[in-house]
Amino acid sequence: MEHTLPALKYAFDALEPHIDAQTMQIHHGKHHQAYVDNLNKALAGSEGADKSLEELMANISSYPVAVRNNGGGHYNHSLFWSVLGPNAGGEPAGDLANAINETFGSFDTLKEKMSTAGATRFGSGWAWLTIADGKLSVSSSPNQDNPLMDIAEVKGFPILGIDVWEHAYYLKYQNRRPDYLKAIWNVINWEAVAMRFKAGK
Ligand code: MN3
Repeated sequence: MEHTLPALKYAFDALEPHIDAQTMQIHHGKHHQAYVDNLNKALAGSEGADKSLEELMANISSYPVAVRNNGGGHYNHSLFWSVLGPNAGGEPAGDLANAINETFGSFDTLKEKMSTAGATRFGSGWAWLTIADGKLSVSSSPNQDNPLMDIAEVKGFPILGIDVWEHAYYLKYQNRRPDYLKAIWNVINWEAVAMRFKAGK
């Protein structure tokens, strides 16, 4: 199967002022597009070309590193765009809110743990909220790895991922990753995260 770049469901400037339009344009149109193109190249003519992205992730240790990096990049960014949105932010509700309170004590504690996971990830990577063994778990991963991968430290179904690569924030926030991690809560679409939570349960 040919992998393709999913269209954004909102305008490039829809996440302003928290994430600027130019960052979104380059991030989606250049970075994510490059992961898709390089994944297709890496898979061309191989057994992995017939696999879904999820199947590749589950068995990623048996594929070349280009599939791990670009397949992860494609999956992670597709997830990322889907859990961001305009007129978002606020707090989760319903079953997801209950699970967060049960596991972390409060929504504020979850935000703190996610922000710390992202801020302390050395170099490039992601912060994750994952359903692992039926429970919510916060972790981070290097590069374009994710919790679906068989090599992940915390394995499970990711319901929220925050990109902490410099390309995600450098134009607006420069070296201030913690400021980006503070602002991003204003554009998290908790309804989308709750749908993933339901799907992953
Ligand atoms: Mn990115």
